[in-house]
Amino acid sequence: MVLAEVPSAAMGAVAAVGKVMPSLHPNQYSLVFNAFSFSVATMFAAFVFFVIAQSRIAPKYRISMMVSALVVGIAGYHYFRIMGSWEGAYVAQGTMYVFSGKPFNDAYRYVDWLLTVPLLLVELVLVMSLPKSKSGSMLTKLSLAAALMIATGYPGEVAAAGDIATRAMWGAISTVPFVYILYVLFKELGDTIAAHPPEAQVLFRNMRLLLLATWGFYPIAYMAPFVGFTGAGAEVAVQVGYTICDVLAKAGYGVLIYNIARIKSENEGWSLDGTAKASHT
Ligand SMILES: *C/C=C(C)/C=C/C=C(C)/C=C/C1=C(C)CCCC1(C)C
Repeated sequence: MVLAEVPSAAMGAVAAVGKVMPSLHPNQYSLVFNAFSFSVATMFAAFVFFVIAQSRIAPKYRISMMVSALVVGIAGYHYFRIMGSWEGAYVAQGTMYVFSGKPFNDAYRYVDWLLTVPLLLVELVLVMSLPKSKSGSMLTKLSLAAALMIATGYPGEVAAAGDIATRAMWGAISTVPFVYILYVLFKELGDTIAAHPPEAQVLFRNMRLLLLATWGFYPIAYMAPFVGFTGAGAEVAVQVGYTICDVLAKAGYGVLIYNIARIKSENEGWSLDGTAKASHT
């Protein structure tokens, strides 16, 4: 008798911890679901592309393509789970989709970022081919800053809906390492970019713009509750927005890295058909 009550008590506790989802119009529900599904497909397709594309670039750049493949592999898995969590959080009732009582799991996103954001920075530093002494310290400080940024953002993200002060405090703390990362990318890596062939320089600049446009969106979405965005519209906008940014910041970014690596390989005398002009690769 006592045992029979355990599951419902446990479920109540879980529901209390998770996020209570706003009711959605079927079109809103489907838009988010389809965005997640699109992301799963894109991440896995990108994974296959990055694995295969490695043979098209010089061996020394292959490690950065392997890291690209890891990033989209991890993200594809998490999007698959996020999509399942979204399905579980809603039930159709009348003409609407309403909260099922099973919380939508936002932690998948943060765990995903914790793994993928440092890896995205690793990709960038690897493809820059800095001297070993410099790349090691650059990787350490960028990865640490990225982990700190995500870890301090999370307590604010999961703070109770009305608790703006907690959200703002953690958001402000998390912005410090974020600004530091941007500073390193724009100031310190600037000189290194200038030493690259002109075609690669254009790609590096595009990549930093892509980075700024996509990474810059995450803190903006995080701030939505500060300016009064709540309810169904806000939920849909944030989920679809994060998804678009993730696809661009992971798969799109990896394609840019591939292009940079290909141009650098050719410039360094490596060629796809094996008739290398020079042998310094
Ligand atoms: C693939 C996922 C990426 C590139 C995620 C990037 C995430 C951020 C740049 C998040 C930044 C945040 C702040 C700067 C402050 C508020 C909390 C965060 C974690 C949303």
